[in-house]
Amino acid sequence: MLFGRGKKKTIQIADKKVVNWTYTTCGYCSTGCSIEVGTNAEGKTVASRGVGGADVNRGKLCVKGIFEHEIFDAEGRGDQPLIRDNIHQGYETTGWDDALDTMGEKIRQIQQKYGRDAFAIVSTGQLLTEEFYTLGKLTRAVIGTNNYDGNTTLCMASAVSGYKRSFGSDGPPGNYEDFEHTECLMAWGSNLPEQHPVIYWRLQEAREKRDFPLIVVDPRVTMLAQNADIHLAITPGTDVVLQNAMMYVILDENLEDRDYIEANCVGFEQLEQEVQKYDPASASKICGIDEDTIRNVARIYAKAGSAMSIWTMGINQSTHGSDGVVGINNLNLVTGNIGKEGGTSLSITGQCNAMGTREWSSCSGLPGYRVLEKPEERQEIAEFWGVDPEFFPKSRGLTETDIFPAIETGQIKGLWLIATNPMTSMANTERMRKIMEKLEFLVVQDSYADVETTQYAHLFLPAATWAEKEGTFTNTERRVNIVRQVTDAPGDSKSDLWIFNQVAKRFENGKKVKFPEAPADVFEEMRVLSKGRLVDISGMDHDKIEENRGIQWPYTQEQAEKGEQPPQGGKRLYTEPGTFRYADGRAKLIPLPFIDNNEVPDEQFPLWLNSGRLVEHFHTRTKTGKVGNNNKYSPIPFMELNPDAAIEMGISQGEYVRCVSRRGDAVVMAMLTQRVPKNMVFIPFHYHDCVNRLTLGLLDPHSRQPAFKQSAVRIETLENQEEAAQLSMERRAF
Ligand SMILES: Nc1nc2c(c(=O)[nH]1)N[C@H]1C(S)=C(S)[C@@H](COP(=O)(O)OP(=O)(O)OC[C@H]3O[C@@H](n4cnc5c(=O)[nH]c(N)nc54)[C@H](O)[C@@H]3O)O[C@H]1N2
Ligand SMILES: Nc1nc2c(c(=O)[nH]1)N[C@H]1C(S)=C(S)[C@@H](COP(=O)(O)OP(=O)(O)OC[C@H]3O[C@@H](n4cnc5c(=O)[nH]c(N)nc54)[C@H](O)[C@@H]3O)O[C@H]1N2
Ligand code: SF4
Ligand SMILES: [Mo]
Repeated sequence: MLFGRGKKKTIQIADKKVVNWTYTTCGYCSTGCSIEVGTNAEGKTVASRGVGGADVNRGKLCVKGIFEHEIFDAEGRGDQPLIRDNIHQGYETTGWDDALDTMGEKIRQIQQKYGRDAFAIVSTGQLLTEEFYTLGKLTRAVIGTNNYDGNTTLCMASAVSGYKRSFGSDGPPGNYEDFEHTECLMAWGSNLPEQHPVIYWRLQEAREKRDFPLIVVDPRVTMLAQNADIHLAITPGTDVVLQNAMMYVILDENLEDRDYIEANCVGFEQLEQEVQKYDPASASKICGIDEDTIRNVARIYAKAGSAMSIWTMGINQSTHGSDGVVGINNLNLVTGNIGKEGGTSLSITGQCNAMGTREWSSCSGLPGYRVLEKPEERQEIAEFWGVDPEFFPKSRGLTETDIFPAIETGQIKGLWLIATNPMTSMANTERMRKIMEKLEFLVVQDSYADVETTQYAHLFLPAATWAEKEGTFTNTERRVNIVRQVTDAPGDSKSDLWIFNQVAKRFENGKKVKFPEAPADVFEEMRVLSKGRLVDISGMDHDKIEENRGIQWPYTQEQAEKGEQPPQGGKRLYTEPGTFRYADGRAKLIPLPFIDNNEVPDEQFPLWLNSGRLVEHFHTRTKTGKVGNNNKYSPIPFMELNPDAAIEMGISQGEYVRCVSRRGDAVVMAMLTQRVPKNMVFIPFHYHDCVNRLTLGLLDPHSRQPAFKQSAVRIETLENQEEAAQLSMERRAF
């Protein structure tokens, strides 16, 4: 018998000859999976596996984590500092001493000539928290520029801003366990199965055990939308209108939780007044969701015993990003869904340590969610670091998206980019190119020498990446987990922590301020500074974090001293009335007038351009573009195009076309799919010289985050397909 039991072939898993497994935390997305990397007898990393006892992933990994051991010796790594006088000549290799002396000298020259803030620093969400804290200290206490920010302005800034406006502080109040309790989940602009596959698995597992409605708001039929009970294909950029209309229905039908509002909120009357303008019939004309569906969704959400919202870039990357977050918070506050099991506003964060930078990098202020605007917080940190508090600015400087225009206009002359690749990831890259060429001095500190941005640098500093170093990450649910060192960095590349410490030595203040060398000693400084703060990690240390496969903050010294096992970090924030972070302990309900300021399709540019990500790739592909098992799924820059639109335009599957906006053009392969509506195309932003040549990137007024997902384009067919294929691939960089 062909399929007889005895004949069945067992699957053979290739023996990778692993002699040692090292515990670490995944370095791609903010899910925060615990991962073990296997090394063979020669010390080469040969395998990755999920950690069974870890609460986050319970043994699972996604297609990026499974091949993560391959990134260490992938092509294009930097292994020596590179230097040149001007960007029109080739680089020469140099030693660290020379590289860092030059860097110190150039920064000083620029600051002396043009002022302290004429040198800017832009970092990332992908360093270790100990590195973020050290960079913050270096920037605030030693170099002293206020033009310091991270790529998180492209990513989480709207969530941060929205949390601050509603609750008085940043910090996601919920966790993944809330999926197991909620009676209704609304996902706004989040493609969880592709972008946070393991969080999605946690959600699905909860739904299999106990069904509850899943409502997805996304203009595309994403994988999440396909699995939803209700899919709301919203008109891009109009989520706030839908939120206001839901609020209208809730208040009109008395579905709000009066007791909760009275005990916890201010601003109800102003909100009620504004919402009157958004009756479902009028709102539906703007947001594209019919009025009955708006009513239905509002009732399901408000009547559920507990309801939660998750969201990602479909909300944050919009000119109404911060308002969209406040709108979600408004809905949850009015229905009493904050700080309770299954009732929360949970921003799904992006990069592996987007949370760590928010907490400790001092980008938007001072460490431990302190702000520059409060004299007592400046005083406290100045004393701790041993500097004059007058050295600190008294309010926050420019964000990343304002730093680049300030280079364009000549206020900023020098820039240090750390673990970010804006020549691919910023909107309107043609403008970016001109901006970069204006810099008198650009330092790029990256693990890969072949990143596009290096083409504009005067100095390239090769950095170790991920598990070539040691320290902590914080994930979406405030869980601090540890990255242990698995292998050595290639050649003469060094950890970012080492680089920051060496840069400090090139400045007068840097000789006075203490810069510990060991990551555990840096953690100790953060631990002390966190005492009594919202982000209290004073009960943690590196070993304890590893033993427990991560601990959620807050976790205080007092809790640790009580010795409970396993340590129960803070599962939720704001569980008690009066604990919101405004002085009166109350949350703010904020009215959200909608101003339609997006670039919208018109006769000349008739299609919406939407952009985002794919499961197999991470960002600008510096890592996944070189891992065969990831890259093979989508090596070619492409565009999702609706088949009916394609018929009308005479475009067939696999044909190369030119996509044109007011900013520039991109040559991409047309992939026909019903995932996008007829009036929209979607292009992943993973490829160089591709979608961000087209994007406008209008900024949110509160968070300064760009609207990467709302631009207008037209499509032109191309006669010479061979030439087009070549152009598309050449631009792709690698
Ligand atoms: N595989 C993989 N995973 C990743 C990353 C990666 O590069 N690759 N990056 C990580 C990072 S840094 C981030 S920030 C996250 C991002 O994670 P997500 O935000 O989930 O991913 P995106 O694809 O950017 O966008 C999500 C959805 O927003 C929708 N959208 C567009 N416009 C609107 C709108 O106006 N309203 C609404 N409601 N939705 C809209 C898009 O159609 C898209 O499906 O992923 C993280 N995880
Ligand atoms: N059109 C469009 N554009 C977008 C988005 C979108 O949805 N659409 N999303 C935006 C979002 S949410 C984000 S987060 C940004 C991401 O944009 P970027 O930050 O520019 O993207 P990455 O490719 O992650 O860049 C990180 C760089 O750090 C390097 N690196 C990795 N590890 C280390 C390390 O340990 N040390 C150092 N020094 N370097 C390291 C990598 O090689 C890489 O070059 O893109 C934004 N741009
Ligand atoms: S879900 Fe995110 S953290 Fe988990 S393995 Fe995949 S990329 Fe890594
Ligand atoms: Mo992001």
